[in-house]
Amino acid sequence: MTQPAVPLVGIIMGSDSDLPVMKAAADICGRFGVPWEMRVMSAHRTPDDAAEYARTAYQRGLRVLIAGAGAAAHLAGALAANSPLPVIGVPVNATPLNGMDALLATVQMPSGIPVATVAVGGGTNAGLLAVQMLATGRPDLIEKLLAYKADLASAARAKNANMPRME
Ligand code: RP5
Repeated sequence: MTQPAVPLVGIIMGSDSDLPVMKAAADICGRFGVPWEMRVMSAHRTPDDAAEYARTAYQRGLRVLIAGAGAAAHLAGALAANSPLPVIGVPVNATPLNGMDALLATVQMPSGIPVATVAVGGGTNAGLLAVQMLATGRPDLIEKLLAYKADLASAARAKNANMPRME
């Protein structure tokens, strides 16, 4: 029987309401064959769980953490405070402030505790950034990333076919 792969990327979110954004990060990891795990953990509602997860993530084999949260989004920072792993922050639009609250809370980290913050709702880029971090020591992932970029370029060039032309 084959063993399930040890997750390399931990995808954490403050609430299950963040899932539509964070699922995009998991989809990207899966596309590149990078094993991931997903958890709901909150810097405010379950702070001890979040701190414990961050403290033990490296020993469990995880190599990158992605944290998504909305409102006063302190989850990514709380994980970064407790882990030597790189943490990617995803601000989620969850309040009448349209994600600006989560963006500022996630990106404005004090010196010494970095969080690599992507755009509001940027689950896809968070997944890609995690894969790119892992790829620094993985030539197989570099090859897949080059192919991904080539596909992006082809799709962008193909849009020219639908541009209006002067009669
Ligand atoms: C944050 O509050 C969560 O990350 C979520 O974006 C937001 C709302 O959470 P719920 O009230 O939907 O559980 O902590």
